[in-house]
Amino acid sequence: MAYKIAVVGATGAVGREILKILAERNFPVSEAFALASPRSTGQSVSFGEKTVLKIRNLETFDFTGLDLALFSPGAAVSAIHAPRAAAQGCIVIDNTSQFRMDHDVPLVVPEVNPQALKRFRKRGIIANPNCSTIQMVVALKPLHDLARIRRVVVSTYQSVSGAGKEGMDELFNQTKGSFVNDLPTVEQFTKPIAFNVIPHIDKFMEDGATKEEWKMSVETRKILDPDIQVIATCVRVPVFVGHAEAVHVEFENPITVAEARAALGKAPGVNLFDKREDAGYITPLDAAGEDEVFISRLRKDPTVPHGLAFWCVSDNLRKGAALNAVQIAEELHRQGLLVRATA
Ligand code: 11C
Repeated sequence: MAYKIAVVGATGAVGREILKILAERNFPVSEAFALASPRSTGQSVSFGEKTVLKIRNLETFDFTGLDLALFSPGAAVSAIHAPRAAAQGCIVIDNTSQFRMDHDVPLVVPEVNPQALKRFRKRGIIANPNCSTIQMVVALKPLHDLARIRRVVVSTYQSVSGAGKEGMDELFNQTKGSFVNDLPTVEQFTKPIAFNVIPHIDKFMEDGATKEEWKMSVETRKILDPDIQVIATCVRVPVFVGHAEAVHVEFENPITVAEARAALGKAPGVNLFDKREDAGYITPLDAAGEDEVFISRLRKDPTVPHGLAFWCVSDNLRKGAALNAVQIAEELHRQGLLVRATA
């Protein structure tokens, strides 16, 4: 069985990565379409080593007859075109924040809650979580199974590619400009990002949290367990690819570092690299281009009755976005659910 697929937002950083990963993992594709806004039509993108796809106009594209569309065009565009594709019988995996918290849209990380996929038929849309949530819940799941998590305190160190190609260009240009005394142009972030860190990702909410911090809390609860409390501080750092997180977890039941190491050591999608020596931990530079969620610096948190702390790093464009979306497609295929709705 091979599928007719579309990648929407195909010229963006995540869209290109989706095409690359579909090809790398030999996802069964009979025909592929690359879609983007009218201003990108005429451009082309690579799909694997041999295929080049011409960009087609999303606004006029008819999804009838397609099995699957992987969307990553920005929330406002998904809001219009994802339901339109679903109404034309095409199953949608949406990488934006548009539908994540809708109760009839599953929010899925295949290593954590693949069973949630069964409920996608009503809307025909499955949501891919936020990158900083995905890597954290992959790490938390085996620990939650072991000792039941009560509360998570997390600080993130998020790369500029979370803000797309424009974010990466801004870091590059500001860094280059600083050596020739150019004043930094600030467009994608609220302050200069080169040689700086900015404690602000996405817009501010009424309670003083940012929307990125809110997403980490509500998405973790929807994916893993509605009883888990999460407080996040999300910070943009001058790194091109790879998000890092310092995670502090409080459990209901006792758990030792040795038990946590054993569980993380065999958890799907996790790579425990924790040598307690110089360079015996993973950084974003090490994780860029890789598929796993890396855990280092695992240790006891002695400030609470049952606590652990660890460092978690992953490629935000791959596991945090494109790879997770492709894994959802693979899981739909494996469960026999990748069957388009009849009109
Ligand atoms: C960032 N996490 O690093 C964001 C990017 O809700 O899908 C992804 C935003 C989202 O800026």
